[in-house]
Amino acid sequence: VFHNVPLAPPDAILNLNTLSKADPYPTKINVGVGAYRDEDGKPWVLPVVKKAESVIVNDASLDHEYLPIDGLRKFTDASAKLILGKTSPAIVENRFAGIQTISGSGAVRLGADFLNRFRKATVYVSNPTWGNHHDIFRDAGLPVQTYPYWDPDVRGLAFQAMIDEIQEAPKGSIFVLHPCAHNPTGVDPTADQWRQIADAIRHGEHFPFFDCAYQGFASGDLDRDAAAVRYFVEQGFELLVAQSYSKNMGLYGERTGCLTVVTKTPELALNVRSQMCKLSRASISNPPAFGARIVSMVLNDEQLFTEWKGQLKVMADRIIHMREVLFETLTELKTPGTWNHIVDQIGMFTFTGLNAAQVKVLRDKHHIYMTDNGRISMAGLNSGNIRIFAEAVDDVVRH
Ligand code: PLP
Ligand code: TYF
Repeated sequence: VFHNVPLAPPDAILNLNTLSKADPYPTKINVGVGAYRDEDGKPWVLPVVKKAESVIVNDASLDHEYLPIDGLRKFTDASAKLILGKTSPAIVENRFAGIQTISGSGAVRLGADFLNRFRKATVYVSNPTWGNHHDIFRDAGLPVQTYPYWDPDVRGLAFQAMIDEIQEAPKGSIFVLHPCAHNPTGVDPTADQWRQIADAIRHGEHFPFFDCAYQGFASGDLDRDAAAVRYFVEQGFELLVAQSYSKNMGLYGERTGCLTVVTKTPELALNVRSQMCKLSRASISNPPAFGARIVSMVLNDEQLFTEWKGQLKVMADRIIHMREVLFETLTELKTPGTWNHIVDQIGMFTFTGLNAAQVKVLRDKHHIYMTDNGRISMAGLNSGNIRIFAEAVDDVVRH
């Protein structure tokens, strides 16, 4: 039966964890996977999450029954409000629906399955993008193309080329957009550029699909990081938005996310919800409860919500501080090249501009693990290892 099944290559990002774990070198550094680490290089369970957890575990009224197919309604409603804003026209007019998903990945997949069934079109993802976008949309049955995003010459957004591609794409295409903290480049459009992107998308009658994995992580401000999505909604777009609580609540393994749809009318929102339920039923039956209970408690309790915002800012600020220190250290070492993009980029990642050959030397000689495209997770750096990292970069750039 299985003689014609070839071995698949390991996942490019997760494999870095495996390689790094197996490496006994004392000063190895893992800046591969996008997962937050504290100053000691350890995962951080947010204190507000711990607090919610202990309430949940001790709540005698809770059981392990199934959730509804579309998940915990308190969670999905709060998630929609978090991304769209409490006063969003879509919320006020009740023309939205939220479906609980297996984190952000599951939300993208459910959205892809839905579009494949009801609005099939070519999907445009940014070049480059989170690698899984290609796989998810392809596996859902949709043709995938890319739109220009990163301009290596200016180490920034290829804005005009992006707009040109949106204008040239066949009418009614699907555009996947990162609302903040673009993965892997760390480069986001400005507010004015978002306006022009929205105009071009409207003009092409394209459908916007936002993938929001880093709300609050980019700037430390939940509202600011949601501004692009909110602008599109204000402009009257119907859209999908995938939300993940992996990074901003540190719930990676709990697989907690939401797919929110904004429709023209409340009736359409009900219809879409019912079809999303059918799709979800056929893939996961119903979503996991624990993470959703935690998030729901944090989002719906004013005191806990305030605590969360403070802890979110701790993570965002530490990352921003690491950017400054890395930039200063490379400047002090007089490392050839320009490095200001390290402080200009935002979110979890820096797209360093190091090439695949340099990345390989960093891995083989310096025991530093990053993806082949030169992306580093800033959270992997801390005051204990940042100088070692900068000196290694200096070494590979000079040789
Ligand atoms: N989308 C993007 C752009 C991401 O960077 C990530 C995670 O790194 C995800 C989605 C999904 O992550 P998760 O499935 O853990 O929510
Ligand atoms: O570091 C990144 O870009 C993410 C991390 O199932 C990740 O890809 C890895 C595996 C996964 C979800 C996210």
